[in-house]
Amino acid sequence: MDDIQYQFAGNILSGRPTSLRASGQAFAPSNIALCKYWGKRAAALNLPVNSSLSVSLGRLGTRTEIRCADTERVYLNGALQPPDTSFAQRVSGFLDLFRPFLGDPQFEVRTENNIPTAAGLASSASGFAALVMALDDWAGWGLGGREKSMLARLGSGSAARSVFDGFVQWHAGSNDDGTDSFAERLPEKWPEFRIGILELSRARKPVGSRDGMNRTVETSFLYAFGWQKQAEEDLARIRRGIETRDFTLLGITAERNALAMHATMMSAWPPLLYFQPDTVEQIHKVQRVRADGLEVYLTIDAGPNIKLLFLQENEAAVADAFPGLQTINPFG
Ligand code: 2P0
Repeated sequence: MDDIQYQFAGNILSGRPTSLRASGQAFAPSNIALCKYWGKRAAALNLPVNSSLSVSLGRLGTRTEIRCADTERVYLNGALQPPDTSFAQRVSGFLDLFRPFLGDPQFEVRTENNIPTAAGLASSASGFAALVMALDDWAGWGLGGREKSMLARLGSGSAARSVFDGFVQWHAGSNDDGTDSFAERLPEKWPEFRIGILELSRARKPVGSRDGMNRTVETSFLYAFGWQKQAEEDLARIRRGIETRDFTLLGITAERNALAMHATMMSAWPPLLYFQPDTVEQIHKVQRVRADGLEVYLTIDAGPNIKLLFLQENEAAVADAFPGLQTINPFG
């Protein structure tokens, strides 16, 4: 961890009374961005170029339990992760930020994901959010949503949004010190809103999101040309879609935003192409089905899987058209 991260966490935690319980636990939902976070203006604090807007996935996410131990032990879905694995190192490295405020302990961390890890379903987002929330539960700090969001952001940018349910906006902020870059829950609920996960591959992606977005910022002319402005406009449209229950406006904007993000990736060098042949086939299929009158849109993250956006009234028709779809009711 970077000095600047220690300093940032210290500014939030120093002076807070700690009253440790035997253990702490928390659940955080996974989230899917409708307006994507793509690119950092400052890497150490995970400060984004653009604001983003997501919907949390209800009961799909990460449950984490944390307590003191004689030696550090990190479990993922019941299996002890050897300390030299990237998972254990990422968790322990993140916990380093908090040790000084807790008497420098070793931790036992138990993480259960009910979403496939690293299949493009943002398990790092729910993972870091759940870890911060479990620490807060354990230490009795009584952190507010903003503080939890900013601490989770240090682990992974998109984790800033997983601290909340429902529709969530992560404000990019403009301060170099990162104090105005946090997520907030939007007040609107949309009980008819559905997300369908079309899992096309469980393979680990060849280039992770972090490296992918850095490469895009450094080498893509298309990113430099227009991503930030387009993303800010898209976010305003999606907010309007949510506020006025205009699903068409939301869907069109979210699909275009995701494909624009992929266009910036493809124009990076070396090019980033997360689509697999199945991904392309399903993109065409969504367009065909929509032309036939079924209102369904798609979004795609830094991976080959597709997420469909539709309303409850079309749930049966969409399930028929896309066999194997896992439908989530984010407000259920
Ligand atoms: C998002 N993604 O808004 C975008 C869309 C992937 C594509 O946030 O470097 O794992 O840890 O801040 O949060 C994935 O990136 O990256 C992501 P870091 P993160 O959901």
